Amino acid sequence: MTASLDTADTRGGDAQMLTALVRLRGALQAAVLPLDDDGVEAQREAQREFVDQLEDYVIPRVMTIEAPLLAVVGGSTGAGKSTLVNSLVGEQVTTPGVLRPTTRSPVLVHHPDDAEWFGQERLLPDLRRVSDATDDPDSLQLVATDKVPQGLAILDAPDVDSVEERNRVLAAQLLAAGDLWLFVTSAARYADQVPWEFLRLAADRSTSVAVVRDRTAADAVQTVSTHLARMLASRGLKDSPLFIVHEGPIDEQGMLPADHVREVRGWLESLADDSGARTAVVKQTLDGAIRAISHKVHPIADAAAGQVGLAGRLRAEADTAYEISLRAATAATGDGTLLRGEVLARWQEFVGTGELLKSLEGKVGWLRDRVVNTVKGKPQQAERVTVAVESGLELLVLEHAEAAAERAHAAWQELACGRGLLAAAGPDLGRASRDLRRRAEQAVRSWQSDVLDMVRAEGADKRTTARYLAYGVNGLSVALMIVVFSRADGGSTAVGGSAGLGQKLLEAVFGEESVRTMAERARVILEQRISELFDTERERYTGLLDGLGLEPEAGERLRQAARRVDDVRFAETQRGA
Ligand SMILES: Nc1nc2c(ncn2[C@@H]2O[C@H](COP(=O)(O)OP(=O)(O)O)[C@@H](O)[C@H]2O)c(=O)[nH]1
Ligand SMILES: [Mg+2]
Repeated sequence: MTASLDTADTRGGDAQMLTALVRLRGALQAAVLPLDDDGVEAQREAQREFVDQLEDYVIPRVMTIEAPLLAVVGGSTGAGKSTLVNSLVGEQVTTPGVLRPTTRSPVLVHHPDDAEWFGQERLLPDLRRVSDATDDPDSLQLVATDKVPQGLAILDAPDVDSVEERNRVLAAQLLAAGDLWLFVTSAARYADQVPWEFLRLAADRSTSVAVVRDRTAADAVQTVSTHLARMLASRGLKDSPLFIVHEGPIDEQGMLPADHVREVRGWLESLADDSGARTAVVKQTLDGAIRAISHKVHPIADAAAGQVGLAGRLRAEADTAYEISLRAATAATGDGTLLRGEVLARWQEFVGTGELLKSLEGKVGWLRDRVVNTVKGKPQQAERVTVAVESGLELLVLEHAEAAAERAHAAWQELACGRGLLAAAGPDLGRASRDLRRRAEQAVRSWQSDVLDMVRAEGADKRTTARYLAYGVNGLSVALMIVVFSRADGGSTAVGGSAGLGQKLLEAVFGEESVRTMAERARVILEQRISELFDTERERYTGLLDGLGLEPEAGERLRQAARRVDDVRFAETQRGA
């Protein structure tokens, strides 16, 4: 207060602390926990709570350590909080309630000259400021009166054990924004569990607390105060002031006689008067809050790292499901599977069957030439093969994409995090996408036109040869497709036989080496196209993961930010010592 050096020092420390806290808040917000897992919900709650407390209280408090002390009056339903606040102020500033639950917005009473400290831009930024009583739980009513001393403000909070969840949440939020808790218990309530949980929290965080035992019958004062003192001591609050307020007659204004609250009022006034004592109260609560947050972010950091692991697991499941099906689909395009039914029938129509094929089996050379010359191939028949190939390939892609979707879906359903994502994504992911048929059709057509181009290019210098002309570019193209589909086939079956005929047709026109190269290229292109279709299908899953906003380094950044806060705190205590 006297040495300007001290002040400068404190400022420097505060600036560092402020930077560290702002960074911690940023790191907390960035450590998203979207995936369900054991214990994650608790960490999400902690994360929200800490972000709120940093914004509602810690950061504004560090920025303006000279702001008035805010005493938040909390406690259980009907303990007499509002009556106490009115009686302390000596004016009806807040409405006591007989009817429950009360849903009135909380009331903050301050000296008119302190108004600047309680705006929405500084404290509790998500509560609208209002000047009259409302029943909107998202607002905070400000009441200026010179009946409270400058440097001290009193906030009448909702019941911590309200039956309305919104009230309970708000009560906790307001208490977390107080420099001092004025915790009210009454004869009927003081052993209740919820208020004591709050007091335990206060002890954990070293929040400054004063306990008011309200509505105490005159003959019970001795027993009650001894018992309460013992309870406080056993819960780590033995240094907290304890006040006994007698059950009083209530006047028409709903207020207790002034002498009932004289002791509490006197204590609050002495705090308002003594800036040293006031700062000590503020610092205790503030340091406690900072310490508690910086320690408790570590489990959140663990959870954040766990999320990256879970996302990796889900991604691997989707990858595997689609990889298996892609491999199966690819294998089926080359193992003769396609050379059945419609494709085989149309192909046989095109090349003819029977005698010719039989004689082709064991013989070579001149016979082969004869065979290829007598194939019946006609343009419209080649076209029919093309169409059959198209629907055969399409069906194959659809079947395997369907199987992949089922497999990926089932694998994700096994995990809580996968179930959550699937539920949010809608019901369609267990099936192939709706437009896959259309995209498969396009892909197959593109591949067929690739094959056509290939044959055309290869046959550029043979265009006038009799054989080339006999089958046409379309006929040779379907022959090449048939060769691709039967590549792994031994050629000993009827299918192999007619597929083998395709091979021989092509060889007669282009020569063995060219046919091998073309078949290989056609196959590679087909696999690429199918693989692209599957990629798009799989992205429906992996896209969900990409959209989560998970960053692998979020956990570590949070730890570092917490460590930085601890370092600054440590440096401050060294300076203070
Ligand atoms: N007779 C009597 N009634 C009280 C006293 N304190 C509170 N009340 C009544 O108890 C009810 C609940 O009090 P209120 O201040 O609204 O409690 P809150 O829920 O903690 O804010 C109201 O009807 C008050 O008038 C007291 O000391 N004596
Ligand atoms: Mg009340």
